[in-house]
Amino acid sequence: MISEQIRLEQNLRSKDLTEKVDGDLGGVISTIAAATGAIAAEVRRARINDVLGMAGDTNVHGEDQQKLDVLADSILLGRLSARADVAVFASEELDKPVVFGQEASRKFCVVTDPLDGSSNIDVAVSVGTIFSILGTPTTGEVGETAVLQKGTMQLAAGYVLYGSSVVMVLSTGDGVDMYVLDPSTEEFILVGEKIKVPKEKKIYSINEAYWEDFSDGVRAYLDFAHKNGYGSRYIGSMVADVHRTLLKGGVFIYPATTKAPGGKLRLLYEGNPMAYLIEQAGGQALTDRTRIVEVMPTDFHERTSVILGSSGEVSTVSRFL
Ligand code: P6P
Repeated sequence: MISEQIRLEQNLRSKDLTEKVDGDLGGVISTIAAATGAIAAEVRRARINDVLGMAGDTNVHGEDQQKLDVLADSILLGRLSARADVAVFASEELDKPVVFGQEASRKFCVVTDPLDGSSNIDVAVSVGTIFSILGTPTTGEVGETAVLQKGTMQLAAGYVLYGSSVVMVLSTGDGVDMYVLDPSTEEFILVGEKIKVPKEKKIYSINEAYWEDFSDGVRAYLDFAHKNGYGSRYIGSMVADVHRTLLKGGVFIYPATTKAPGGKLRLLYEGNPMAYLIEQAGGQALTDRTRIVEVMPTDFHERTSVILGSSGEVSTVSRFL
């Protein structure tokens, strides 16, 4: 048993992201990974830069002080625009996607939330980059709407969590792998393969401050959870809450409310990539009506309700909704 464990660890240790993810898709993912390495450095310095930038909108060097999520977006946009295989880049920070070109070589479209939860940076709570990679449609002219595809069409999805370490969780359709950025080499080192979300776990993750705005079904589920020994965990940063749910199990819920009838989270660059990962890990990811990845998007920034995590726990929530 020991030798098997050592073999597995040696096998994991010997791989980094560039070895594990190959082919054309691997090139795009490697560029995204390198961009998140640069974003991680900016996140680490954010509070220092704020201080440096206290003199109005420029820092003491007279440089424009960019909001960190805008900076993260420009890092991803800049690096992906240099590739010949990306056609369209869509982001929470851009009103409309950017079309890099229409050559047939541009086989991929990238959709991203460059720095989700950035408001948490001031209090040093983990934030993250979420990304989704789609194929470029081969029919019709390639334009902004190329990214309006169901989540089932995703070729890959992942997130990078900027926490006590920089962790990338990624799937290209054959299970979920986890990497940690080695700060000494700037490489993402494989630390977990074929990660599975536990089938059951009595943890629910929801912002209960919205109790008055929740549907009767959500309230009924919470009453059930309160009476049946569930624990509550809510960080308020989606990447952190989903990462915990993936590794520990439970259910993360951001439902529709009276104030946000379509939910708060965005379908294209929050709901779909997270749903893809959770389903690849054996969990479920639903809206209050259907699988998130089955929703046909009509707007770049449309919102969705999210119920995702352990398959048993998501089924329990669904029974109440
Ligand atoms: P609330 C962060 O602002 C974010 O977009 C997600 O990361 C997070 O899950 C959600 O909003 C938190 O929203 O309404 O609970 O503050």
